Amino acid sequence: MTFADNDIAYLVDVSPGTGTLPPRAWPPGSDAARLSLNGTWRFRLSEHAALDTGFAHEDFDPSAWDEVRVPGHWVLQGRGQGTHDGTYGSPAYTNTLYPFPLDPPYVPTENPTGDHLHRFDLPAGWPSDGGAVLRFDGVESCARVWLNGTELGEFKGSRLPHEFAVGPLLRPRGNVLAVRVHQWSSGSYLEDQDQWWMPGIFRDVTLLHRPEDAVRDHFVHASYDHDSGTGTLRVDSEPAGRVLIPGLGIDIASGESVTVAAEPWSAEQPRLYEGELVTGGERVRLRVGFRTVRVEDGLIKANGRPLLFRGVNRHEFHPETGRTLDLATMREDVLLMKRHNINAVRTSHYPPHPAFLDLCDELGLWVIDECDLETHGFHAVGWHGNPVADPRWTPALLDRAARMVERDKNHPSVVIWSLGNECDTGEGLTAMAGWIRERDPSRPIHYEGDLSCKDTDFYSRMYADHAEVDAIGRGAEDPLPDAGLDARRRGLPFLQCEYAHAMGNGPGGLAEYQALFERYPRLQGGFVWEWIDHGLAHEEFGYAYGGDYGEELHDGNFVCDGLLFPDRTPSPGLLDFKSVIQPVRMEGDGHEGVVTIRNLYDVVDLSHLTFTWSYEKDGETVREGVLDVPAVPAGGSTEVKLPEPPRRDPDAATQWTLRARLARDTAWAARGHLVAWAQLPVEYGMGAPVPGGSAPVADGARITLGSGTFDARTGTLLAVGGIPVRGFGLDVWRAPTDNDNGMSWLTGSSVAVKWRALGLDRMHHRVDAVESGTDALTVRTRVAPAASDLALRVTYHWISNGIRLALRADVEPEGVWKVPLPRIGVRLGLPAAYDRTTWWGAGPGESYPDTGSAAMQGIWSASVPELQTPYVRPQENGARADVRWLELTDGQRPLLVDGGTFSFTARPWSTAELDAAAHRTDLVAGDTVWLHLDAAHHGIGSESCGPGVLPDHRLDATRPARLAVQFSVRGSQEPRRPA
Ligand code: IPT
Repeated sequence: MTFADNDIAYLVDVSPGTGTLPPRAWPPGSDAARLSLNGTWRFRLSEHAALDTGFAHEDFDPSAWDEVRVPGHWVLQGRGQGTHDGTYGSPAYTNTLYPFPLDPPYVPTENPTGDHLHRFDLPAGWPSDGGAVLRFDGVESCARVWLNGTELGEFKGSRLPHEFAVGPLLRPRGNVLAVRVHQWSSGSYLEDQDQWWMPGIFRDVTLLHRPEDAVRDHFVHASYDHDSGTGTLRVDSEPAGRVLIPGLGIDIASGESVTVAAEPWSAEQPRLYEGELVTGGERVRLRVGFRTVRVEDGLIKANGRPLLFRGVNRHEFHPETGRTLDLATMREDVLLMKRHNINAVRTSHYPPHPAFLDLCDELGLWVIDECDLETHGFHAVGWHGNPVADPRWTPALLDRAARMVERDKNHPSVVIWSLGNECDTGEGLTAMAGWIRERDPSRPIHYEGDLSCKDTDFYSRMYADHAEVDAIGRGAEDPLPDAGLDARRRGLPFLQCEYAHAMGNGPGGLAEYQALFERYPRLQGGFVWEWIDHGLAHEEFGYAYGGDYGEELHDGNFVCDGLLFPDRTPSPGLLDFKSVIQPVRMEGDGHEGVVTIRNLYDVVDLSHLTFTWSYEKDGETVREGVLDVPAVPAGGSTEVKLPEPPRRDPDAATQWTLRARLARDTAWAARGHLVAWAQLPVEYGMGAPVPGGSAPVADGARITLGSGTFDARTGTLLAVGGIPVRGFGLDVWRAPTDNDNGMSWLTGSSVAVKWRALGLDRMHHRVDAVESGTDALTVRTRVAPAASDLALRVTYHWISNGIRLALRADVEPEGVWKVPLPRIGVRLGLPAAYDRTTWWGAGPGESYPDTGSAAMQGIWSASVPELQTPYVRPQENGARADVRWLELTDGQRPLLVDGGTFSFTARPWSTAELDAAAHRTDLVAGDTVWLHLDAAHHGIGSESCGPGVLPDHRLDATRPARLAVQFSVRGSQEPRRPA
């Protein structure tokens, strides 16, 4: 068999397919009968595509075949208990590389092909009149379809709907649907998105009754005039029918326009009017949201108001079922977004399951609907042969554009069409944009990959650093070579369609981006990359990423770069993002007790929120109450006076905590849900007094200084208050984060590559002196990597009063340090029983210099396991910052650490073990709790794909550093703070 053989020529034909119906709108409901064909189907997997078609004959007996679930990806199923067991091959992850040779439109002979068979009866009462349509909502990547032995056609366009007319072929009982699905086809060249390659019928299959005079297609035009407060509705329909919106008293013919007083739709107030389109044969549900989106005066506005997108990029993903999502999961995504102050989503990089957009209409999110198109891997060959630049592919591109626009055109939430992602430039894109503008002039067009922006209404960039975004905000970006295009682009609104790469620990630098977005009107926000980690549930690894299935080419854990962990637990990055984008900002001076409250919503006033204050002393709330805040309009602000504080106490640390919560239940969160907060410090308070008085006592191999025991030869701390300590000493190493590793897989360089080359993970500690004074022990050391003359001179000064043991560690750099340090602090190993912590500081989650916007000053408790942030690929995590005191306990003899302000991490494994681990399951708790007390950390940044750590957050190694802490062990009955 060759491709020339008719039988598989369709595979590599660049045309979108044959036999399907023209695309049409997908309504949120209809009274026409429907039958879901989802369920268990017979299945046979072959290694190549050139197969006989005998299985499609009605009398074929598939009883020897296996079974798979539809919808589903066969690579995630198996003969076992429904999880991936390799029975049907494996998923494969590449970011941009095509996993097959680039020779468009040809595909490999090894082309996993899944034959699917499903027998079904029509349900009792299935109408005998009219026709029927067989609908596929998503099949990857190419399907050929037969019903009752008759071939219907074949199609490509994996995340797009395809329908066939099947009426005459149906019979009441014993229908046989045969679907041959090929993993690779010419369509694969257009679907090189950064995700797992996972073939299968992964979205619903449905049989739809189409009565005589059923709605063939309909287009809801519902605009809003913010000057008059009216909505104008026209529903075009084929065939014609009546449009009924009872709530607005609308009863008009299709094609007719009506203007009525109505409430507008927005993501903040997603007002939908329920109605129906009634034709001779069908009643189709309408959910009308009146809104007008326009790019004018260089801004994208909805209903006359400029928007600020607080967005995320969402791939469809579930750790067990891949891109097959049930309704509950889709709803959970929208609820999680709403609850984290997110107001926009880019459907990267393909139209989502249609039900997701219904949820966006209902719960309120601005949507950039993106076409199923990416040809990124042609980058590897200098874009030679790029389909979007080759007119032979234009019909396929236009087909994709049409399938997206026609399906999704009636969603008020969809405010922008996006042509696709990372295809470089080409005439195919221009053709798509032209077709879309013609068909739907009501929505602006986005595409990032063409810097000239000639086909688009936005200047869009991805991963532009803060300085570039700032320049764009000022209108001072570098010019385009073409003066005309440059002038045009300068007049366009700006979006960061991807930024703040949420891979592993991070992203850092979010707050700085948000400050820019809020400063310059032209910057209309951005979309974090990305919503969820695509880690696949894996028995051995916990969650699998690229390479875990033995792929020939893969991009490792670059597929785990989301704000949610694979199981949809919010990561610290999502909590930070929620704080950074909070739509209400409360700033002021705690001393003066005045706070400015700014309404950063685009539409609503503040009357839906209840504000409270609390006054805290040394971390404990001493008084709280309700703050009266007027209904400040969107974009407005007000000044509010805080109550008189109970009683000034300059020795105590005092602060205000202000909170804004939902005043009423909403569709996405209950009354009381926290939307925004701020803390305003009043007095910093006094640190713990520094003790002294005890004299060092040498006793053979040991020196005792008050409550501390030291090794007489090395000066190393061996015990404090009787609690054994191991491995004490300066530590500058951290298990590199994905952002520390940067894009070294591509560029060969990153801060972590430099750290490792220098040897910060294998420092040598030389003891130069152990000096016993009258009331102090001083240990002088030189800490340095092998083969280098760079060093850190570390002097440990110890004093004690018999109960408290105080350490001052002074670190002086030696030599010309060109790299920042990962951290500066001391490390000590405690018995594993010390596995509960309570601290006064930032919490409850982690914070690093440029992350942790979600962390509040307070008193927090967590077990050592709870302190670990379970990044899919283990890495530095879990630091708690701005700590005033920390208590670790075994339940008997708590160890208190206080003194200065420090950051701590406590882990049941060492940094070396964390560094060596590739998956969560590699980490096994040992007999030691490793406690790090740090004076400083290097920031996190987002260099895994984007800018590194901003200068303010670098841990400069050229400056001296100091850590001051005190240790004390108290009986469980004694008070925590010393008098
Ligand atoms: C960018 C892609 O658009 C996105 O799909 C994803 O791969 C992201 O990067 C990184 O996770 S493209 C990159 C070259 C900036």
